Amino acid sequence: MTATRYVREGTLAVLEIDNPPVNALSGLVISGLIEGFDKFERDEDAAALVLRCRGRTFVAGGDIAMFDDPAFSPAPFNDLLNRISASPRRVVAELFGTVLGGGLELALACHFRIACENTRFALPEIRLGLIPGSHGTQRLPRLVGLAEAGRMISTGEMIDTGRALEIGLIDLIADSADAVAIATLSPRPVAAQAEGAPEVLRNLADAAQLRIHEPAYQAIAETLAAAAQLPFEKAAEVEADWFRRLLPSAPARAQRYLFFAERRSAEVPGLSRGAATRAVERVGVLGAGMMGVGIALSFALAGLPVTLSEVEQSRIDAALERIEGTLAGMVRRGRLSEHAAQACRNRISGAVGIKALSQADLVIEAVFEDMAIKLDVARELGRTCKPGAIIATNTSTLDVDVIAAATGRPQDVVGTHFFSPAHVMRLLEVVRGRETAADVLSTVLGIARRIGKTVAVSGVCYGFIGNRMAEVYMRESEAMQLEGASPERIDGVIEDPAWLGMAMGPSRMLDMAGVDVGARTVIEWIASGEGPQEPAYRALCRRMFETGSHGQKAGYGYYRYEGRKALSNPAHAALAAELAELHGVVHRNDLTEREIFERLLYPMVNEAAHILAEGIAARGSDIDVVWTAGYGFPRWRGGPLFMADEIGLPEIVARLDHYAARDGDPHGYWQVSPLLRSLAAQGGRISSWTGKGERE
Ligand code: T1G
Repeated sequence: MTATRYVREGTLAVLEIDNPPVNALSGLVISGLIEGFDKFERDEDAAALVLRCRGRTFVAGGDIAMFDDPAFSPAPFNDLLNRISASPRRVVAELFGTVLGGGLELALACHFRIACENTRFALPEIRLGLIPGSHGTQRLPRLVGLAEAGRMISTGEMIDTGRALEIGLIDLIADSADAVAIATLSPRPVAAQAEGAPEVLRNLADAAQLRIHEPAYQAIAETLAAAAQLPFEKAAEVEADWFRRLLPSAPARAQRYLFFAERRSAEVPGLSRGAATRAVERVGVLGAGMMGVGIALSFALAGLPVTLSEVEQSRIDAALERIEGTLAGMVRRGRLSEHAAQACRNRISGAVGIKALSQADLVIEAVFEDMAIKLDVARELGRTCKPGAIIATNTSTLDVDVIAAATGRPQDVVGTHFFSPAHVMRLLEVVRGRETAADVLSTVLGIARRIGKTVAVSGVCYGFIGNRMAEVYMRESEAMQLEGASPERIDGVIEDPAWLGMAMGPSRMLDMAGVDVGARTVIEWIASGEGPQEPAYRALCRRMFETGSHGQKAGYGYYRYEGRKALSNPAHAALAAELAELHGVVHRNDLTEREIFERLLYPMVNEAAHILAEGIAARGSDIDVVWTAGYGFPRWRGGPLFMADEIGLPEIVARLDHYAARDGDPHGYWQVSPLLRSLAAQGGRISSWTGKGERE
């Protein structure tokens, strides 16, 4: 299969790329482009050259799969771009779809860029821990100025055709380039050096300082400064040097790993990509609380009609009001056009009673997280939903198999753990019950992608993947609070990018989510006999639950709040001391930052190894997808397992053994998973482990 083709269309030469699915710049494509341009240079009576792509989009970037190859270099492609740019005959890019990264850089080297409506443009390399490596940091600012280029390169965000025309990124909006258009277009001036106010460079330098652990931001600051101060050739060397340094860096490797991990996580071993699915035209959501409203919005924003059902009209009215407020906010913030908001409103209807969902193809119950209530609802849904309808239970920890059995049609049931706010959070944990039918699972995975979710498939266990690991993370956070460390010190260590860089530490996260929400499930778990039975287990959150210390919404929890401002909470410190006394926990003054970091991360890695060994998660990278998409684990770390591999599994096992030996391990919390120990012994990596025991 040739990935490129050189043909003549009258006086125009056409160099066509055909490399499905997104015309990525593979080695084959690049060599084909070089050969094609050689032909154009020999083809002297061709008036101009058109660069065109077949398929669904113009080039969507360099082939990310190539970047781990030590032999990879953008130099051959970059040399071609310089030849295109220097060509005495016109070279025109015909743009459509998503013109990204190296694809936009290819277009920037051309003399003209013609795009059809609905084309989108970006230099998203920063999302891979990189910078544009094919003169994008030089050609873009010289064409559109430093401010616009700096914004595009440092956010990686897409702009649409209208904006691209407005800033001069493209020359014409048309479906294709014809000889007349090409002949009449007047060359757009490209500055010798980028213009733009010096404060743009200062802002980029400040941003780089703030994100010192992500070197790509320093690279953006320095390459754009070069674009403003150096001749092109010299400035291009600054870009090349940075690109070469960033490619093997841990943040870049971590984000390349996540790019593919997030696409792999939707694949279920044993379930082929083309597996049968059930048609879903209408969605029903039972329960119009915050979660139900978010779930309804997720589907309606993606174009699916939704019926929101509640037990009384007043709750429906309140929910529709909340939906209106959310949509208005999205329009106000420019996240949604008024037209799209209106279309979304029109897709959502409210109805009293579960019968209103009897014709839905997919029903998601988002009632209160209480097993007794869920079982009543499950029984009623089992009777009410039409044959073949899928019943999804939105739960964060409850046993999906028990709920499925109560419906009387367990093959139609699946767990869908949305993260709040459901229309914002990207992660959706899809919980496969023991009897969940294959077509139910493949349908829900397809629907999840349609509503823009990043999925991870979990088996049934307490807390599934994310919350089960979060439980050990919270356990150690509270244990250290009983030993005398404050919530702010513990959160501060884990939020510090020098240690990990979590968006939010454990106590801050619990206060925001509501201490009562988490505490209730822990109390139920302990009461069920499944959870730890030691009296001190999560004693803090249980007492806080009883005393109404429920976090931000109560004005106090682990922290004291003035509005949203979290302050040290003396009452909490007193409670911790009282419970330490009660449970005989020895106060410690020697708790180091290293110990805080290790006791929060390493037990999570160990729990992940149990989750993998039990088959709850199919692959290590699925677990990293859960934590980076749903829990604020920094993407430039790749996730807890990628980070564990970077630290080294032998070190992690040694430290787990150390804490077990130092503190004794009466409850087995520090028992190293046999899988983790064997991977450490074999020099294996847990992030690339799959159920088959092979590297992916
Ligand atoms: N390289 C390799 N594979 C890619 C790819 C890429 N750039 N982009 C997509 N794919 C694969 C993806 O893995 C999936 O494969 C299939 O295409 C469909 O993707 C030198 C160095 C284009 C908006 O960062 O943003 O250029 O799972 O499921 O939702 O300066 O893909 O089917 O086997 O995401 O419709 C810069 C990344 C690279 C763009 C389409 N470019 N891609 O979204 O489909 S760095 C990017 C995307 C660079 C230069 C630098 C999206 C998309 P499979 P998909 P989608």
